[in-house]
Amino acid sequence: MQTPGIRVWVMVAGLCLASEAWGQSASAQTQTDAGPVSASQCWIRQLPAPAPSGGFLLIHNSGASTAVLKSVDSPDYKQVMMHQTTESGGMSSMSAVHDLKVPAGGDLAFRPGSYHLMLEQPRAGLKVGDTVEMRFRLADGAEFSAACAVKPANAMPGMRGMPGMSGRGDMKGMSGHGMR
Ligand SMILES: [Cu+2]
Repeated sequence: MQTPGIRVWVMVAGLCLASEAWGQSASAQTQTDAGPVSASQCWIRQLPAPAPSGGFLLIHNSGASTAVLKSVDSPDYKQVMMHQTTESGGMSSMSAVHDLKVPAGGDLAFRPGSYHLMLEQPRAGLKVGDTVEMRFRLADGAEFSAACAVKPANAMPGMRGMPGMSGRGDMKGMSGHGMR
């Protein structure tokens, strides 16, 4: 039984490293269902169990009204939660979030340092290079899914090509967790 303190540290450490893998996300394969809300660019930074893995993607709402995310699940993980990383005074922490809104005609990004999926207990045999499915359910009952590329824990592809991000500068504020 891990203490809560250790547990949070492991999660933050994983997401900290995950921020460096964001630049590769555009290569992820995507599947979406018919409907106004869809997912793209989904990828997972797979950490060795029991550390939870982080999931990142972009959700787009092409409809005329706000969409509300109620739940996420996956056949490949026993538990999927929506989390948000927040920073205060140079310390980073995360908490579960609910009823996330995707504005009409707009996007909601799950990305390192912000919203992310927290994935626990991957199915036996899941490995880097696999593609896993995330299934999202909206408040109105509609569903959509994403095909997510499973990437390695040690992926360090760098940040080139991502507007607004410049190498390790994106990791400022994470230094309070012992991560370099
Ligand atoms: Cu989290």
